[in-house]
Amino acid sequence: MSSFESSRKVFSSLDTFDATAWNSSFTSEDRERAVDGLERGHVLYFKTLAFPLEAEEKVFLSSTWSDQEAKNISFDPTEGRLRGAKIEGADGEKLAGMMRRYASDARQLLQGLLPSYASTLKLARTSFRPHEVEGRKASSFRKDDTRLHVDAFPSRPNRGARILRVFTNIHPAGKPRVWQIGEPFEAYASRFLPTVSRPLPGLAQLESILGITKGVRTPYDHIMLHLHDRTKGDETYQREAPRQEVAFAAGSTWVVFTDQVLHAAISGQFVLEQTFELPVAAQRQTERSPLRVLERLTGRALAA
Ligand SMILES: O=C(O)CCC(=O)C(=O)O
Ligand SMILES: [Fe+2]
Repeated sequence: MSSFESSRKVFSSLDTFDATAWNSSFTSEDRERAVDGLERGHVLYFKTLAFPLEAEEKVFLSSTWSDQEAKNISFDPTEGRLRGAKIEGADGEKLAGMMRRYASDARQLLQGLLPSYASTLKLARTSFRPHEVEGRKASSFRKDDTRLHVDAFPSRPNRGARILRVFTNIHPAGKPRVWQIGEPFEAYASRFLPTVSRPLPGLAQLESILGITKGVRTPYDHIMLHLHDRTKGDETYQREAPRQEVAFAAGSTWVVFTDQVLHAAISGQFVLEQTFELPVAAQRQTERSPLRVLERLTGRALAA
């Protein structure tokens, strides 16, 4: 399809690192490569950075602990509470402990790798993804992560802050997590921006008062959410947009700005994930953030 021709070239890449420990110290060259690659929209790939489970945690490698409704089991480190799990008592403590340990390892990794982010990096939710992705029916197309998208949280506006995520494939029998990665953010945003209309005046305030959102959605949040929904709902784009497929090996870890990198999870089972929020100002090159790109494309301030 001709409208995709301009972006048919190789557009994204994996930057590989050979660390094997979460508390590794990185050379200044590696740290430089990490911050630059991430901000360009690359995926940082740690092929041999595994998260070994304790013997008594191996029982969690099953989809039976899920409430079968939520996509993931998540853990909120500030509330200390599990969501999406059907689990009680000592088992719940054990699972929460595993997720807390992952959160702490993920944080250590980023502190060593991205020291310029460390002081403002905010720990958000931890998730455990026990379901096979392939063939799983999502409750709506908006929740279907097998479709290309950039992340935007419907009920938690982030006012331009970056979404930085660490993923680890803990599949016990070597099954890779397969993703597709799409075109660069700016090309993508230019394509879909014309489909996003302005928010209704007063709606963001109302949704916040009603508790539909946690805090007021900024114009940035409005655009990101609509880009997310329009993209997932565009059958032609889903079928024909340029992409590359990557297989993240069992026992590997990857780090990515998921609000910038178009991604779709195609297959695989058993992944741990830690989300961090980062203020745009902490970036080396703030003009590469989705906030600044969208402000440039629309000619307006979007998160004031
Ligand atoms: O579970 C995965 O591999 C990725 C799913 C996804 O799109 C996300 O977590 O943002
Ligand atoms: Fe996503």
